[in-house]
Amino acid sequence: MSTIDKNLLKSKFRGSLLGSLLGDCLGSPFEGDVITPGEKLVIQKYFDKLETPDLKGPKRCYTDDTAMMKEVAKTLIDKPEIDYKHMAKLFVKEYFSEPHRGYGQNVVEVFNKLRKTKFEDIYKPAKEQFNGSGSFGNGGAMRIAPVALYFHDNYDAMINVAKQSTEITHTNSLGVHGAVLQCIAVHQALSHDPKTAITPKDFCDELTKKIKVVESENDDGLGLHDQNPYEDKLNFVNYFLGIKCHEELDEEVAQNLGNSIAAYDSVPTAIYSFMRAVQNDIPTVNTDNLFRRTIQYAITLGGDTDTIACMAGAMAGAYLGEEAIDKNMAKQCEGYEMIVDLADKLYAAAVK
Ligand code: F2R
Ligand code: MG
Ligand code: MG
Repeated sequence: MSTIDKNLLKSKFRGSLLGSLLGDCLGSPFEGDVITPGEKLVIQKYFDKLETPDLKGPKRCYTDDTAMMKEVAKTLIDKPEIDYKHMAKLFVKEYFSEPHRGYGQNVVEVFNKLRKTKFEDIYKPAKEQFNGSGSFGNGGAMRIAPVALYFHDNYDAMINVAKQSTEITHTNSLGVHGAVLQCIAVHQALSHDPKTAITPKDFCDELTKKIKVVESENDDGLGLHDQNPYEDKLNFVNYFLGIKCHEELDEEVAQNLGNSIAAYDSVPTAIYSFMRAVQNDIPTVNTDNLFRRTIQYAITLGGDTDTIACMAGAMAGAYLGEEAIDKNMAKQCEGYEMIVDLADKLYAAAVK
């Protein structure tokens, strides 16, 4: 990774954070929808229109995905030593300044407790969620891209920071490992030369090897429950990638990989969307632009569309760089300039 050209790396930082933003802003109007063939046409027209130069009208708003992602980035920019209390404070401050960004129902309890206890133990409120089992929502994964970028040349530190920053709000192993898997996927995408095609099977096999190591830390040796859920899901991703893409397959993918608010049912789906888009044409998504194809396809899988598109967009942007993202489309998104500025500051903090 250290041999990567600096201008390209800077473009990839911008690409990944913008990918997150665009996935979130453009996916959120469809959150919770079951996408019919008719709606896929609507989505195609919606994306075509977004490429129009100087399109007038209100901007597409970002949601909790971007609101929290930008606070993760700010934490990394603000201090050379990662300060998790500072991160927790930024999350809480952001939530209470704009609570109507569509946050997960239960994570709000964590913010309230953190504030009430004056951040005395920043990990305690999250541990208490769901009668002590912790949240398995995708809230950790949706905001993790800045960690993958910042630690582009330090894999072990990246894994550690991905875990600790997620545990401020999510302590269930499915929530934490989902965030780690998303982080590894962005990190891997970042290391690929955008001029060279990614081989989806190789990409997935590499991810599987890495997540196996992470999941093995949970192994109690008793064999009582599925110890490698993400490894198993990635095998499913590979299986679906081996089938020729057709419209009916989307429903099967949504059912088997999932498209819900749970990390387990959305992070693998985001990886699949990115892999499917770089692999070949998708019949229901009419564009040659790989970045657009990734987020448009992720949205057509329905369910938690803002978050799945946000996570897939972070991977596609990290691979392709800023140049792959249509400027007209990007400018339609609230916070476009702010995210470019944040990506540049993150790059300056990460690359000395
Ligand atoms: N909240 C939403 N979408 C709802 C609709 C929004 C609407 N469009 C609007 O604007 O109002 N989206 C956002 O939430 C997801 C991230 O959630 P996060 O941060 O993980 O939150 P939380 O509350 O921890 O978990 C979410 C839900 O998952 C279920 N759950 C989690 N752990 C559980 C457990 N151990 N046992 C049972 N259920 C568990 C709960 O239903 C939680 O409320 C993103 O999609 C973001 O976009
Ligand atoms: Mg959201
Ligand atoms: Mg969502």
